[in-house]
Amino acid sequence: MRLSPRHPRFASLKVRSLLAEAHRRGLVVSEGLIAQGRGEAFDYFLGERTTPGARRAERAAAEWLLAARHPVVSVNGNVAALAAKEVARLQRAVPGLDVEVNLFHRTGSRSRLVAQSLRVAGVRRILGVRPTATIPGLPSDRAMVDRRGIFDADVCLVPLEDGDRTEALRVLGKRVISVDLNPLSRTSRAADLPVVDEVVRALTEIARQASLFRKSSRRARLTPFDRRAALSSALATIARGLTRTAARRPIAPRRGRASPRRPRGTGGRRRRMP
Ligand code: PTJ
Repeated sequence: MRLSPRHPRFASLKVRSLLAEAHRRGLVVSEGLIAQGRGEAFDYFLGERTTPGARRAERAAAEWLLAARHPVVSVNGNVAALAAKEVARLQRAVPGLDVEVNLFHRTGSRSRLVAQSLRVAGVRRILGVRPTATIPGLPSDRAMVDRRGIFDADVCLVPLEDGDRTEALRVLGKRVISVDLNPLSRTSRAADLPVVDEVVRALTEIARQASLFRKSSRRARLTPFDRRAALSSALATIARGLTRTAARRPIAPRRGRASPRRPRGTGGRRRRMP
């Protein structure tokens, strides 16, 4: 399908088409398309931009990654399809950041596809294709990790994660940074540092903040983060947006559009709508 840049929802349609193509290649699972739909809905409510609250979380996330003994970012099919380049950029901005393939719907061939798309985008040292350790107490394949990666990490960045694993990682004493557009999800509520933003925007901003931080003379620390305030701020943004929209008039038909066909038998005269 040809997409016109003049379509008012061009950006969103482009992302959909990219994911649908990645689904045809087997990189993204069908469930991943559903997950994107849920994400899109929350992004719509949040105004499809990085909110000031999300930006604060992204700045804190950058500092945590730089301060970590061993930071690791976990990559699934959706993240590889949407943001492989941004993962590579983040790895360049945070020295020592390991990148690990971790799938909910794991098969050997999907793991290799994810690793390949990361490699093509410029990611170095990709872990997790052949898992060597298990996170205790997790019934899903997400439990299968790399001993040199997530298993050893002290700070894990988990975009589009599920709540179970976020909790299991915390039980192991790791600090978890999530990226999830849904501030109500179990992941967002369980993470130490929830970033409520779209994954491409979030990773771009975290990388930018990390580069800025490294240019400053400050020493990175694992500074406390008020996760409750971050989630409340996202919910308040949604509530304000909905209230404002509810007060607005419905969209009027645009001028210059082809006028609808006149009903037969009106002799060319327009009928008044009731
Ligand atoms: O590739 P796999 O096998 O590991 O599977 C990946 C999916 C995404 C299917 C799997 O992790 C899954 O089922 O995720 P969930 O439980 O549906 O959670 C995904 C969360 O990410 C939801 O809360 C969505 O709102 C959110 N989300 C979806 N798209 C985006 C997003 N957040 C940020 N940016 C997005 N583009």
